[in-house]
Amino acid sequence: MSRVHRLVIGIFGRINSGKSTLMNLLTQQETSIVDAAPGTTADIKSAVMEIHALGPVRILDTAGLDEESSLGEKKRMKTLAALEEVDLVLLVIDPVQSFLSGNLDVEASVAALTRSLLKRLSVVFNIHADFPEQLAGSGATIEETIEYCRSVFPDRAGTRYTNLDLSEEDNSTELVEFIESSRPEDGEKVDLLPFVNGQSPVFLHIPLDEESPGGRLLRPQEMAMEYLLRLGVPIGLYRTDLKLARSGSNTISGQEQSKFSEFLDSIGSGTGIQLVLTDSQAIDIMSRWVSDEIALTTFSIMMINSTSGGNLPLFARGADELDQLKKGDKVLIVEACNHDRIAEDIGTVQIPGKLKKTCPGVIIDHSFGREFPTPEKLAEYKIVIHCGGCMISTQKLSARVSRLAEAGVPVTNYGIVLAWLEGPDILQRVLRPWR
Ligand SMILES: Nc1nc2c(ncn2[C@@H]2O[C@H](COP(=O)(O)OP(=O)(O)OP(=O)(O)O)[C@@H](O)[C@H]2O)c(=O)[nH]1
Ligand SMILES: [Mg+2]
Repeated sequence: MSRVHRLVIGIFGRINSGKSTLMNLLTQQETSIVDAAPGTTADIKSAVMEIHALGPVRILDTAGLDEESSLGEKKRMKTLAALEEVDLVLLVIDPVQSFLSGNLDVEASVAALTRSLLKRLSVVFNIHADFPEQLAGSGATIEETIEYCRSVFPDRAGTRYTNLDLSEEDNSTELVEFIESSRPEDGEKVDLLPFVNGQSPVFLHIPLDEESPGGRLLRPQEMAMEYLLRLGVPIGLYRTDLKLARSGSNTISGQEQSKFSEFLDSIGSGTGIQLVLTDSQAIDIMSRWVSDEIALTTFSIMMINSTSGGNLPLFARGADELDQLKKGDKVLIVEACNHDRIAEDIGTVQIPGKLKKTCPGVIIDHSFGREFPTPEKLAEYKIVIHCGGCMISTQKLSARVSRLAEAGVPVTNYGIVLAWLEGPDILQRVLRPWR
């Protein structure tokens, strides 16, 4: 799993509009083949680089969207799938080519899809030196061809434009500046733990287990620590052995609980503990071991609130639908990253197992990584259960949320479901700090 958060920039447009020329101008090398033959770029070509104001980026050069062969259709599907994944859509238009063809279907469909995915569209008009000759017979000016193309972008306010001769190497700085200024807005940055303050410690419960990757902590755990350290809030860190804690022997589980309570008490001896933040899969244990006076929530809930831009109430409301689940209902579990799944994986083993016990006869499907169903497909589901989303951007999650809204399907989250499975009072308890 890549730990670098790379902004993904996709280059789209018609055949021969200059997409690969743009890719090469940007990367300053012959990354893609540029040729007069139509359909030169047959598949998606990817390059990574650093852009000063954007940090590490991945650039995707795609095949022209207007190729009319059967293979063209396959390329088109792949290109449109790529459009769903990128953070920034660069649409390259040769305005004279588009004007002379008399239709703007490609431009209009890229604009519509970009808008429906709530992404930023940036348009580069590729201006060739020989345009005046090409337009000689038509009576149109270059400016008029550009204005004609711009007529398909109804939301002009959010769309950015530039006119550049992409075959001119000297224009690379201007191109980079245009891309930098097109940077998708981060939106309101949401406080990770907005209710935490003051000097009393926050207690982080991290039960490393077989599923935990060696050599590092998970992103939400690191983020919480960094956030708290920056705030100057003291942190207590503890690992419970969950197997022992859940042991059928009262002696064994009691010993594990005593060790935990002793440490918790020692950390809170001065000012008390203001919050216990636990791995969501340990909520069964923590909700029993941490007394009611201490606020309790989970990393997964913290993460979904942050990634969704503070939209936790949406995911909390989704839990109402869990109470209605009955035999034959379909549930989709969505995990936004592709990690290797071991023994007691939360998304594929723990949640399905517990859910099937609580709601016998429900049908559970999965969706992993970048894939996310279309609204038509989503409509089959009674509810979608999404992971914390620590590896996707706020933009990507909000695109998913708007797709769910279009399909009319409620969405909830791993942490919320795991608390709900322990009972309505436990769910209320982990949501309480956020109210
Ligand atoms: N009219 C005109 N065409 C030019 C000029 N300079 C380059 N071109 C052509 O513009 C085309 C654009 O090349 P590419 O960057 O490969 O275009 P593309 O969008 O990647 O094309 P596909 O990969 O085939 O979809 C090439 O055929 C160049 O020969 C010019 O000054 N005038
Ligand atoms: Mg190309």
